Amino acid sequence: MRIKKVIANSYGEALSRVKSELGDGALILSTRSIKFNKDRDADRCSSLVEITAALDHDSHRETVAAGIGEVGRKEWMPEARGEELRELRSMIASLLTRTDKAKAMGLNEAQLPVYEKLIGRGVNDRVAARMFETIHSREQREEGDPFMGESDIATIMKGAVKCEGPIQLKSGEPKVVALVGPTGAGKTTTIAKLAARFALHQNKKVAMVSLDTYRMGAWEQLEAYGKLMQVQVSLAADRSEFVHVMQEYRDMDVVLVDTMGKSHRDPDYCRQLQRVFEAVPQVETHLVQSATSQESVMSECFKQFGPLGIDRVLFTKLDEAVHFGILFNCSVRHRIPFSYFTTGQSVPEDIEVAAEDKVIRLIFN
Ligand SMILES: Nc1nc2c(ncn2[C@@H]2O[C@H](COP(=O)(O)OP(=O)(O)OP(=O)(O)O)[C@@H](O)[C@H]2O)c(=O)[nH]1
Ligand SMILES: [Mg+2]
Repeated sequence: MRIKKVIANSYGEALSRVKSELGDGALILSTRSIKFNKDRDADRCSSLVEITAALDHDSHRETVAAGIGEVGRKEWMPEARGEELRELRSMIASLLTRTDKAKAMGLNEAQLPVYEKLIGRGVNDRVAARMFETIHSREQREEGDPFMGESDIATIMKGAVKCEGPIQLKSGEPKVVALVGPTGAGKTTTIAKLAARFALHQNKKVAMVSLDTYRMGAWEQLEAYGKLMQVQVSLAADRSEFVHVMQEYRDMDVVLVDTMGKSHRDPDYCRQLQRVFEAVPQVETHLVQSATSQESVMSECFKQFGPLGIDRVLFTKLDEAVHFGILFNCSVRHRIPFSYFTTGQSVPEDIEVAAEDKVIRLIFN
């Protein structure tokens, strides 16, 4: 058996040298990176890669040394041995991929598992990569300790999430809060939960207004909640009716405005909403997003509802989501504070004020 150590600047380079010197039948015995930190001002990738590889000259039967598989040569192997070797080979491949990935990302050993966990939890890979780049540039500037584990990363992530709930009421005039968002996101249910919070828990004067003249049963849905909570409910079909209703509700502490369940992709829809909202001073707009929605849908919603001026993002259906990276992606990409999270269908219980800690816990746990 011939054993060869190759040291190069990257794994790719080291592997191709192994291949050219030992051929396709080479076994990869070990890989490691060699760091040299003598010059702190040098590029952060001041490391080399060492691959130890072996080539078996003598026999096609002797293939495994210390649990390491062979590359190539399948014809003669008994079935079981072949399976074992395939497993070992794929293990090596996955190790190499991980290490390659870590190096390509400029990650250290402690950071790679955290990076992978974040991707698995739905954090967008570009968002994660950008975050790690920021960490590295900070390390370089501050000459900090490059070892960063999960709790350090979680702390950094927490700093990027902003929550600004609950809704702050005004004195002397009603606070007008409108929920907008895609069809079925949970706008009407959330309006009812908010109304209950203010009316039943805080003893505030609350009214609900529906702008939804489009979907069958939309008005009845809100009216039923109103009856249950003894909260006034009105329907406004257009801008002038909205102005009229708001005039009626001038003594309220808070007016919650439910918008229609019509496709947010309809360009006229947002224009109509905009015209209605402009008719009264200061409507605080919360974009309602389901935590189960795809990121592309979320981006589309931000585009469509953006012209209204989105003041807060309200995430619904946390109870149905499998992972929560979308919350972090949303914070980083759109930089609009979260107001509330909803966690089930029960009115009024399943709502809570958004909190940074909660976002981080949901992502990591
Ligand atoms: N699991 C779960 N379901 C929810 C939550 N919030 C709302 N829902 C359910 O989602 C469905 C749609 O809720 P709606 O409040 O009618 O949604 P909407 O945005 O008003 O819908 P449109 O008016 O049609 O656009 C209903 O079945 C709700 O019970 C939540 O936090 N968790
Ligand atoms: Mg609705």
